[in-house]
Amino acid sequence: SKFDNDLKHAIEYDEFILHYQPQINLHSNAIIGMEALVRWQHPVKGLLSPYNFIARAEETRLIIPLGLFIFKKALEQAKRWQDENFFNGIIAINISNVQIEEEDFIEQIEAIRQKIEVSALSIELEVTESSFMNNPMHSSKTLQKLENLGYKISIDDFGTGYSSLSYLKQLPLHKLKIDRSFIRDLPRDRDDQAISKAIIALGKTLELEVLAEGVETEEQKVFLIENGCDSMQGFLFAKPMSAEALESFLHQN
Ligand code: G
Ligand code: G
Ligand code: NA
Ligand code: MN
Repeated sequence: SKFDNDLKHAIEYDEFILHYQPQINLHSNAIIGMEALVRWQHPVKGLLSPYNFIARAEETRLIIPLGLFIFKKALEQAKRWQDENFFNGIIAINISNVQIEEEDFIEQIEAIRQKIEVSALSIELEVTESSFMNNPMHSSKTLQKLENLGYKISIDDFGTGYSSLSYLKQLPLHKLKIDRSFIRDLPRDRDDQAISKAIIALGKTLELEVLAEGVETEEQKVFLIENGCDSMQGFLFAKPMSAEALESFLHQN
């Protein structure tokens, strides 16, 4: 289709940019990570959200070259920030199921990583529950290899997928990211209180860090601190921004 050709063209012509959103430790308020979030700078349609193209990129498998491009861009940014001593924490990168299931995914990202010279210890791969439920044998091997190489693995949008609790125990995971749909109506909504507390408790039991997504208000932050959540991400601290915008934002604050 026209859209697929546009997408292919956009990968070749470098029309994708990354925005970054800080992840904050709830106790120290330190920035512990930066999540890379892709946008398409479309020549006609303007800045497109991933909701407009990631699903199609997955269906056409264009997510494979796009995902590698995103990985490379994010690492180049992380490397610059490390060299400038601006930020030395974790760079978090979203990884699609299609990428995880790709045979030579690890070889491909490792080639990029070694060339850019960023330690795997400072890279977190955000996967979703479905990426280890579709093909548990293959994915658990892949995640185990990544862990052996030093990568951290977090589960994005946690609570919205279909994960088995036994996998959570077996897989080499570092972090659960509570989906923002459970945070939005805190602290008022009783169901969301129960769900977010349950996820925090589950994380504690399994010795996983728990991050709350989509934190927009001080009241939500207080609720999360009181209930033992470790970290947060959301508009309350900062929205996703270009690297330049983020640098000036952090210098001003
Ligand atoms: O940044 P924004 O809130 O618009 O992101 C919307 C969705 O797109 C989120 O679910 C996010 O996980 C996904 N997304 C953002 N960037 C990437 C990316 O680089 N790769 C993949 N696979 N998904 C992404
Ligand atoms: O699925 P994923 O968690 O990767 O999605 C991240 C998306 O959430 C990004 O598109 C980002 O723009 C959006 N986002 C980040 N913080 C907030 C927030 O505080 N409120 C809302 N509504 N969206 C947010
Ligand atoms: Na994410
Ligand atoms: Mn998420």
